[in-house]
Amino acid sequence: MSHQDRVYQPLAASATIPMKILVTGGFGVGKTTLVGAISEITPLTTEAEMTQAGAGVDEGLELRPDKTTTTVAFDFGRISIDEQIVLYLFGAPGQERFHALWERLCQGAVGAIVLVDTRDAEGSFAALDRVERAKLPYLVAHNPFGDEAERWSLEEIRASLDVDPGTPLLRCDARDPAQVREALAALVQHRQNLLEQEGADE
Ligand SMILES: Nc1nc2c(ncn2[C@@H]2O[C@H](COP(=O)(O)OP(=O)(O)O)[C@@H](O)[C@H]2O)c(=O)[nH]1
Ligand SMILES: [Mg+2]
Repeated sequence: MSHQDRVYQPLAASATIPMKILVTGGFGVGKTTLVGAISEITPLTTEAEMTQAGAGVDEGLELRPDKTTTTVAFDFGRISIDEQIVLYLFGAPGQERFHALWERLCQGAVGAIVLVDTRDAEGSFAALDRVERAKLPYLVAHNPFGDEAERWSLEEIRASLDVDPGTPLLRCDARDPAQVREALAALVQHRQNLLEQEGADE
């Protein structure tokens, strides 16, 4: 799908249930890639050239010497997940210094995907902490770089990040639209399950 095709893709009249979803995680974990892989509209992204100013500030920079841009604000995209539900995706950096932005993006959000790169698991701690504190329904998605999927089982990742047994954890190549779609559908389902549980508890 070229960007040109996406610009004119109208929202179906049946898409009456909009949901705001955050895509978060550490630096370079694949947030911009994920939103770009699936968005029906040309994703809005606010990449800025990284300068030396980012060195020592952007955690994980050593791992990605070829990464020359970073998202300074947020990514935005849209994806219709079924006939009715349309997801508005907001890719938000997890780094502590983007706190004010994150708080604002959080408003009205109904769920989050926390992306994890196992080469830099700590890079996602801040994002995990934020979704927990915001009490957002979320799932954890391992975006495997290189052979990381062979190196780490999902159980090992769950244990090392101390992810609650009730929180879905799956693998999701951020570049693959089918996998991204599956992850988003799983998140919508997870939220639905939580709502039903709450209803049953009352
Ligand atoms: N090998 C591999 N590279 C990826 C994957 N996801 C993203 N990338 C690359 O990793 C770099 C950082 O991704 P980006 O989406 O900019 O990260 P962000 O900082 O979280 O927005 C980009 O060059 C992507 O092309 C993946 O699943 N596998
Ligand atoms: Mg980005």
